[in-house]
This record gives sequence, structure tokens and C-alpha cells, in this order.
Amino acid sequence: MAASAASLAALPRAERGRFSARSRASASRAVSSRASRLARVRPRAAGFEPALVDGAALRAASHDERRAMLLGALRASRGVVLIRGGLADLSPSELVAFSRAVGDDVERNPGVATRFLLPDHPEIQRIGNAIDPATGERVAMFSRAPPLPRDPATGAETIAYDPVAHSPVWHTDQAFREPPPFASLLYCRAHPPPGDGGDTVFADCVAAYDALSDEDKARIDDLDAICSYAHHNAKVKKRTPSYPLLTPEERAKNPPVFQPVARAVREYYVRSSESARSSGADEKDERSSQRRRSVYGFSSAVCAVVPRGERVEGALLDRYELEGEEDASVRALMYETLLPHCTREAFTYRHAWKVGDVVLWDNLRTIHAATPFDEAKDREMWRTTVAAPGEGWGR
Ligand SMILES: O=C(O)CCC(=O)C(=O)O
Ligand SMILES: [Fe+2]
Repeated sequence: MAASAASLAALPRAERGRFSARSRASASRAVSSRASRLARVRPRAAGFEPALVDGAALRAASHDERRAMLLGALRASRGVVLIRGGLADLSPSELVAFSRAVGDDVERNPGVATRFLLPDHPEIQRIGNAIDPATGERVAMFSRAPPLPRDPATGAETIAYDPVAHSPVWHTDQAFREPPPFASLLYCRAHPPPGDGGDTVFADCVAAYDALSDEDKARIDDLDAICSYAHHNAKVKKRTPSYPLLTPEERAKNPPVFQPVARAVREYYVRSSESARSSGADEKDERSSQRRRSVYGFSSAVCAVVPRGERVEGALLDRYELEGEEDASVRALMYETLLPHCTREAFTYRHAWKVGDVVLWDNLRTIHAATPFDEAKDREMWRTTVAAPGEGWGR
């Protein structure tokens, strides 16, 4: 693939303070103008599988047992867990209870129109193509995924990001939140028949980081992605003029958040059992996971990538947050350089849904994307967003 052929060699080392004498704008331009291609590092294995949790057993378990099962499975996984079996009639309260077992604070979706939330369960957002027959209005959040790109060599459909086609729309959820959401859960109520699309794809950004050359790692280790809720809304408004900008009060409450592009994987996962606690192998695993990093910051909320320590204020921030302007660093580094690398087949998993599946993913170490489907067929998903255990946005 073209993106793996060359090198990131021109990216700045970005030591803290190195750019402090420059203007903010020229510092972020420095990141973008120097971004080029990644060194060729061939990953060994192709793709990955999610960790499996038995749905009926999870349903029968207590809150504490569920936490141990889900966080244990996440720890053993590459960031994606499939909960399958016996869940076709899962209730909204049960999905919220599963989500609370992953982390203490389940988001109540303040920014989402109430018609897309389940009555009495604002934690659950309805996603899909459902339309209220009485009003003709959408009652689920619908966004049309662009056609999948094709491999130029074979002509076959691919899920590796194509920066020209802007497809698939790979992302991490809600990077503008502080703390950024640790996990998301997606429950399948209805899906198109096999062959009619609607799969969800995932990429393991820890494996992608590991596969970078040491030089390329060093070049992104001290960069921050500036994630802004106001920027996200302003960008969407450019395509959909009815989309609201944040009010000045909302903007003041949601200042930009600086997220590391090379994000240290924190040990969110509590030990799952007494036996795990006494296992030396497990401890070693935990220590190594604390040193690991993922590539982070694929989000429509990102308005610029800057050397750590750099701040963006005043007129430049207004352009990002009110006009939806995006610094060239975002496209050059995140979308043309890092994303094609992170979504190479070796790092990905493609989930074909069955009714009753719940997929749980770690938002800090994976990215995901919807794929297109035949809109004449029903697709309905319920989703929740969860903070890490012991963290939250306030209830
Ligand atoms: O509908 C899908 O397949 C994925 C939707 C999504 O991005 C999400 O729920 O965060
Ligand atoms: Fe998402």
C-alpha cells in the first residue's frame, strides 16, 4: 500500500518548548508541512478476533461478576469484546447495567436530540434507519457511510482508509470529552441480511503503534491533537447548515482538550479474579501494558496537531471553533499518514452482526467505522458511552 512505502522522516521531534518562540499558527503548520509517509514496517499477522463473552452467563451474573468478566475480557483482547448468545431480548435497563459494569459513569447524551434517545433511558442512543410512520421523521440517528474503497491492485473492497475517497469514516468516539470516553457498547436489534452491508469495522491502534519504526514513534510521541467540541459542530454545520453551533456558554464550558497522538495505554482494567492477582504472568502483562501506546486522535473534533506544550488561543481558536477551519496538520499527519497505516488489514477486525450481539470496545486503543448498507433493509443499533472505572463526567 502506498502509505507504507515512504517515511515520516521529516516530522519534527517536537521536544517540549522547541516551538515556543514561534507563533502558534506556524508551529502547527510546521507539523503539517513536515508530515510525509511512514517507514515500511510489515506487520506479521493478518487481522484479529474479538475476545468472546457468553451473553447468557453475563446476563445471569451480578454487577461485580460482570465487571470482572467484561474488564477481564477487554484486558485479554485487542480492544474489542463480543458478547454473544441469549441476548436477543435484552432490555434497555440491562444494556445500561452492562455498560455500568464496564465503568461507573454512563453518558446521558446531553448533546443528542431526544428523539434519538430511548424513552426513560437517555444513556441509550438509537442508531439506524428507523422512521416514525406517523410523522415520517427519523427516530434513530442515521449517517450514510460512504462506499468502501477498492484496493487499486486487486479491485477488491477494502476497509483500509483511503484519503482520497475519505472512506471508511474511521474514528474514536467523542474525543472532545475530558476524560475521553473509555469504552462504547453497541447492541444489535436488527441488521440487513448477509451481503447487504452494515458491518462495523475496528482497528487495533496499539498494534499499529507497535508496528511503527522507532524513529516514527519518536516523531509522534510528543504531539497533541487539539480536540474541540465547538470545532466539531462548526465543521458539521458547513455540510449541514441547520446543525447548531455551540452557544457561547456551551463553548465556555467545553474548552479544547489536548490529547496525545501517541497515547499511553492506562491500566483501566481491574484484575478479574483472585487467581489473576496471584499470577506472576499477569503482573508482567500489566506492567508491559502500562508502557504501551496507541495512536489516538482520529476524530472530527480534532482541529490541529501541535507539539506538546503549544497552546492555541484567540483569533486562531475562533477560526477553528466558529468557522470550522481545520489546520493542515490534521489532514497531512492524521488522515494521509497515520490512518492508512492504522487500518491496514493486519490491525483490523470486521464484525458481521447477529441480532442480540453486543460489541464492547476500548475507545482509547481502537478506532471503528460503520460500513454502508442497503437502506431498504432495517438496521437498528443501541449504543452507550462509558467513562473509565473511577472516572466520569458527573451524573
Ligand atoms: O453503526 C455502526 O456500525 C457504528 C456506529 C458508531 O460509530 C458508534 O456507535 O459509535
Ligand atoms: Fe462511533
